Amino acid sequence: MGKIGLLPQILIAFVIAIIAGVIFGPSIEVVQPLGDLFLRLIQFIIVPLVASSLIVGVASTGSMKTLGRIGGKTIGYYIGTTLIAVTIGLTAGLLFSPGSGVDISNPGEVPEATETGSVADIFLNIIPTNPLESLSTGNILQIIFFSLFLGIGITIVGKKADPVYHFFDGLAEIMYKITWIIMKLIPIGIFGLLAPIIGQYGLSVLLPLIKLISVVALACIVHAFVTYSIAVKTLGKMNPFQFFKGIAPASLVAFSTQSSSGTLPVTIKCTEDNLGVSKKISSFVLPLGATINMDGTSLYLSVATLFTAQAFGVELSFGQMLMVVLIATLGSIGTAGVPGAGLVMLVLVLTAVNLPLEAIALIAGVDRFMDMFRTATNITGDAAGALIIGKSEESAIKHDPNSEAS
Ligand code: DAS
Repeated sequence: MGKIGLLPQILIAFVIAIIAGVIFGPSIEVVQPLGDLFLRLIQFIIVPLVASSLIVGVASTGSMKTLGRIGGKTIGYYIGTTLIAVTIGLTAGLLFSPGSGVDISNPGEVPEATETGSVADIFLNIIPTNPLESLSTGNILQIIFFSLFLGIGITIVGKKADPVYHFFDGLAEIMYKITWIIMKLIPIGIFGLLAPIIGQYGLSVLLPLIKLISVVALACIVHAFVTYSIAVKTLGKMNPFQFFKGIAPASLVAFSTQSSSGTLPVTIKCTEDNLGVSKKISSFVLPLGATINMDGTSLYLSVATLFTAQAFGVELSFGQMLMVVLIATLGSIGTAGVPGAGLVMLVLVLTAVNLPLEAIALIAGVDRFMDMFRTATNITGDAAGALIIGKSEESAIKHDPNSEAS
């Protein structure tokens, strides 16, 4: 297998996982430890990788002015593509009405792990009260916040903070090398993660909601291949085929793990090695994107909300649709990059538009399949953002050489 490139190996593992899941059914779960092994290896590097690469990414911008410029472009790209994703989701939901005719007589129990607190709680919880506790508990949102401010602090202090900068720079290099080693296990990991899921969910579970799954999958594919192709071609100055080929290993890991944060090491490696994005840009844009830029999730939230309204025969007004756009966008920013996070956020959206939460019990049974498509879309959008912002910074430096130093 060593002779075949990583992407073909992953695609082969993908196909074998689906075939094995269909043939062996639930008994295929014997291979689950292979998936768990891969997940644990990735989880073991996330905290030091995200913290060191983000601190170095922020500090290496060199000045608050450059940091402000890159930060502004990053947030602007993220909000822009998220709004497009929500619009595509609403359009798909209205066009295909996935909720019409769905039997909601016995939706089952609303999973107890679906309370989110208010929107304010979600954003307040991003601020760590004890950074060491955030690091030890692996609270990615708080680690991102803490790393951003540490990087800004290093930038402001300047020379005196060089030893701190060099420590994290060295740590980031070490973590990139470890990531490169772990990436060789991706095909085995994908097989061990995907085959048990396919084996566990027979068609009987999927059929009643196959329309919902299909509409979310279709909307994700349209957003990925239309929105990102246009953005990558016009702003990223790259052939979309080359872009999707380059990011494919990360997209497929995201599809199999349903975790943007878990996929982050692979996203960073693919974006740097295959898309030619500088470490300075990728180590700033990607960790942020993995937690606050979730186009797939925002799109899913709008489709699932329409599904619920249709299933319960509720007509949403234009004002409620606008509320869905706002809450789905905000909700996707607050969603953590972990499996099933979007389902938890759906509580917030349904509550905001006064729709019954019972629908969540219905959706939870097949949410995993939709999470595959939305997570793959999330990280593909992050990589497109890093490429576009990287290109924009290159031209900024070309037209204003001292912008680097400014
Ligand atoms: N699984 C989440 C992620 O890692 C997305 C979601 O649940 O919506 O991006």
